[in-house]
Amino acid sequence: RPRPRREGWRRSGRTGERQDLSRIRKISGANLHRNWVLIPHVTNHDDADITDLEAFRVAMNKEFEKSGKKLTMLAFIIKASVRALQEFPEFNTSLDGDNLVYKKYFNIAFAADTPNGLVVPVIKDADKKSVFDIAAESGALAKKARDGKLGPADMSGACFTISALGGIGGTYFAPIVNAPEVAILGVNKSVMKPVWDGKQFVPRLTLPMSLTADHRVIDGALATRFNVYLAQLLADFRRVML
Ligand code: CAO
Repeated sequence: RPRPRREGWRRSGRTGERQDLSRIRKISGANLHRNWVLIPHVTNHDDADITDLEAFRVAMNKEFEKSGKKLTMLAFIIKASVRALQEFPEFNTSLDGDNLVYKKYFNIAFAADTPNGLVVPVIKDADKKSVFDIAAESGALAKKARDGKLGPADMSGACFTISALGGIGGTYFAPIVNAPEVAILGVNKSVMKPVWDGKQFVPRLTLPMSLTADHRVIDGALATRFNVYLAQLLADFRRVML
């Protein structure tokens, strides 16, 4: 008796079924493969103490509750990353043959998980936007991504990418650089950890960070400095203004 066929499923049998890859998966798969093969990746991990930042975020969200505005941790991480890119301009470059092209603008992409696969919308000129603006724009772009309505203009021109898995979990991972960018930051779920303050262990909310860089452009020492600086910014967000 013929079995009902689901859309996208081509052949079925006792041992398995064959399904067409989605259009997004075909495109992102080819890009991921090219980047994985062509770029010598190195991933450096660090932790950021976001205890005070999370308390500030929660307090601000309460204060602005009636306005409909909402601050997300991703928006703070995007803003802090822009400051770190300004401090370490090598991370805001592209390799062009034997030349390194330094960019003077700060377009930050973020990976968005959708039912059809991974897409990477871009917040343009994030240096000129407030954390509230970035939160609203990333929320709108994430919704557009899930609805399958992102256009090419929404996904092009990025300088640096953030892959935020904090809403899901995980500890650390090794994201793949999205060429022609030279680095990508991954973050996982923040957890309370006991931290020694010199006298005693104190509970601190800790964000695991995974920075993958193109080793042709960025050495391990520089990547570690970037992580240390980014962690300082997130630990005391006032530093972003300095
Ligand atoms: N630690 C702990 N909790 C976190 C967190 C973190 N680092 N980041 C976010 N959360 C929490 C939020 O507080 C929120 O909880 P509440 O609903 O209780 O407020 C929840 O997780 C969801 O957060 P959010 O709606 O703000 O979403 P987000 O900003 O974390 O992420 C987006 C948005 C689009 C980046 C995300 O939905 C997504 O698609 N992530 C997957 C990215 C991905 O697939 N990367 C892999 C690429 S490589 O294969």
